[in-house]
Amino acid sequence: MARVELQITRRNFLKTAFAGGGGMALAGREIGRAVANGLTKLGTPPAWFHQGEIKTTYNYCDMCPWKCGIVVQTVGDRVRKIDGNPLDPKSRGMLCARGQGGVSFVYDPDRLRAPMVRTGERGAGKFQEITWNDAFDQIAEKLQAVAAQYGPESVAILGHTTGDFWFTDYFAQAWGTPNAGKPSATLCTSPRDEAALLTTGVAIGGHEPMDWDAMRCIVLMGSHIGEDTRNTVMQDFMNAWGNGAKVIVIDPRFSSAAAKADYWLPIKPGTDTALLLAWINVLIAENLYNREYVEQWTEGFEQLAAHVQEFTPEWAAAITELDPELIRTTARVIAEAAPAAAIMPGRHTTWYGNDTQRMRAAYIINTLAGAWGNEGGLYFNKSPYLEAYPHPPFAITGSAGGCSAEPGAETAELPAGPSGKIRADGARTKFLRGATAIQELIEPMITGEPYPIKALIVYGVNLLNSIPNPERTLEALKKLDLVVVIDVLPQEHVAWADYVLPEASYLERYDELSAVAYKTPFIQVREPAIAPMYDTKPGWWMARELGMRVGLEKYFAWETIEEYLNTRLMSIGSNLEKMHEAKGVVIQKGKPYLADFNGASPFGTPSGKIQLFSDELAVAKLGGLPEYEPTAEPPEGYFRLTYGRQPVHTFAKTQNTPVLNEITPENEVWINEDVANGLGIRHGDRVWLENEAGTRTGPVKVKSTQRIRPDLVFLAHGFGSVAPGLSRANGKGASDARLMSQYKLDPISGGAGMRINFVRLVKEA
Ligand code: MGD
Ligand code: MGD
Ligand code: SF4
Repeated sequence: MARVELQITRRNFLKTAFAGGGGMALAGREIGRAVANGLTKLGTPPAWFHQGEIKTTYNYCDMCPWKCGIVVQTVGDRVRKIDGNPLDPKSRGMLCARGQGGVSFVYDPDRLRAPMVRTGERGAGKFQEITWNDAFDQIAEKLQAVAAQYGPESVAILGHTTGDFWFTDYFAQAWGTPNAGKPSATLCTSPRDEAALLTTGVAIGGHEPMDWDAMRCIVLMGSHIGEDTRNTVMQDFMNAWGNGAKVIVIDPRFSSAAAKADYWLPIKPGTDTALLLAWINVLIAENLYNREYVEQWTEGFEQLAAHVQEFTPEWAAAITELDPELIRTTARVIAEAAPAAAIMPGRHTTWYGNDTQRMRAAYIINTLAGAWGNEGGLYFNKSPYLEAYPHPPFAITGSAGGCSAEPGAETAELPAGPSGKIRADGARTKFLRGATAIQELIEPMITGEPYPIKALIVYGVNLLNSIPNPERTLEALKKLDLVVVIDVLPQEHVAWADYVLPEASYLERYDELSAVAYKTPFIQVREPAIAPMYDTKPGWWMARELGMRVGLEKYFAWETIEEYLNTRLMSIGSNLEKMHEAKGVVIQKGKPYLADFNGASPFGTPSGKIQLFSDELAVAKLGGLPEYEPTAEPPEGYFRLTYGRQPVHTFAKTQNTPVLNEITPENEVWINEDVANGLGIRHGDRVWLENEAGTRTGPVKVKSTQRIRPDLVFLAHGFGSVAPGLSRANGKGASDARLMSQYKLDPISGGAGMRINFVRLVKEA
């Protein structure tokens, strides 16, 4: 068995030359092997592989959680090309740069290749290869020992990307732990989702239900389409803009979306709720709301009207630093286009810790415009009909939620509060639905309170790059009895595993069906284009092997994945063969508009009406109507840290992908030009970023620009990894995650507001 020195701790990264050398030696060996295997330096098969018969398979892209349908061409055992599937409602024959980078991702020479067991101290990155059988026998024994002493809930499972279903949903429910979840819920979408459930009773779903084709006014509140390069959203936005829809962008930074805007509102960060309250004030005071719609479909209008009376544009101007006339004008622009006007529900909405109320204010404006269920406003998503694989009742039920879960696809609705003991502590518990507050799982790992968490399985989560306060996560990792990491790349957290299980990539495996809630609901299939490379295995196989060893055989009755998938597909009169003939996608009929409900209410609130005033929140003393709450100001010499997407990278996952790394190898820190000049910092200089706690990251290039307000800096997320196994991404740029020593929990959704950290720029060698 080969010994592998995969990674080292961040602390000794710079001083331990031997370990860095080990990482480089590994990379060198891999590049040599890649060249021998016939790959170009960008990790893509060269042209001479493109000869021979082409095999076509259908799949959905896994380069980000969006899942565009793809058509994959293979020649022999080599993937030749990936295209967008013209029949797929998400891709419509097109892909973003990251989707095109899929071939290079799969042939990245740095991939994990064989299961490994830790041989050194945890975190030292010293591993030895192990057989799959031995790995599962040992993991199963350790899981059972932990459960025998502390209960099944002491095992936490974190997951993201498509295949996490097998662990965070299927295995977790069969095993019986409520402590399973996706970062994409409480580090991303939970405020917008919770606000929708409380206000309209209708889930937003994975696909924000903007009725783009007929839209006449689009409001983007921090949604930076263009840097957020979700393929479908970019296509839809550009089409709507091309058709003449008015665009209003609220962003303290002149984002790529702002460049397309009719009105750019460079708002003071953290003050959006004040702007939204003022818009409500104008719509009501100037009688610009849809009275008929409000009378028919809402409750609480009188309370709302009284509440916003004092929130005039002048009041909001003092808070937001926007011109009061601009606030008035933009409210009128929305009203003029209504009901074909909407504030986009957004996606990453965990900002300042009061985020559900901000989203409620936005949804109230969408309601006053009459947008829900009207053409050009917001349509109703529908989940496709598809039955679950029949299994005995689970030990615990509830989807793990998150932006890659399609609500309603597996479980008819999000469960009413996970039953985890962690959340048995007051009002917050009451409102947490379907999503585990991931960052909250870290504390019981350290303190054992309210009860211990002793084992952790991590599937496709970039643990040290996606959860705020990574120092605390490291403390937790040191305390656990068992850490299992399932990944494809030697990311930073992999060094902290006891067992590393390398997964076959999305082009090498079958996977769970993707059931997409959409205007026209649809189902996508994932077919393997090539066999798993190296000694890698698919996630479904791993979950089953583990399940069979820990007494969960009854849940894993299927022998093969084909049998599992065919059983599910039978419920729609299909099977894998027919799915292939149908070119990988089946589209069903939706019910997008109010007119499709024949007068019945589509709104899932107890009264069937949109709750302008929320009784549920009022009873819990969490505010029946949205209020503006100020957020702390940056201390002298510091700037608010904001972050977002970079067009050719996904989170911290693709920075090592050869072709994408070649395009954008590192990030830049945006700072206002006048401020930079005052600090003696020039465009292109390299600086360190240091937060209030003294944690540093960098050095990172400065982008000195007038396109950002003076009180914040902006950093594209996902760079600055300390992972020597990632030969291209290691140490490039700065990490926003490392600077997030604090977060603020939203009391309603449990989402972790991460824009409350402050940094200064340090110009040192
Ligand atoms: P990624 O960096 O994409 O982010 O959080 P994550 O999903 O944790 O990590 C994906 C992980 O899956 C990587 O380790 C990758 O190597 C691995 N992987 C890739 N393909 C496969 C596969 O086929 N199988 C397996 N098993 N693993 C695979 C995203 C989350 O982060 C989200 S949704 C948001 S919106 C938040 N954004 C955000 C931010 O902007 N800044 C900071 N600081 N934190 C954030 N946290 C949240
Ligand atoms: P956010 O991080 O909310 O991202 O995409 P979005 O939901 O659009 O927004 C970032 C923007 O908010 C920035 O332009 C920033 O300047 C602005 N901002 C900062 N503070 C404030 C404020 O106080 N008020 C206002 N109004 N604006 C503010 C995230 C989305 O991107 C997600 S969640 C996923 S899962 C996908 N990830 C992803 C990716 O990793 N890479 C690429 N290329 N595209 C992606 N698309 C998706
Ligand atoms: Fe793939 Fe791009 Fe679609 Fe994401 S948006 S699934 S990366 S093509």
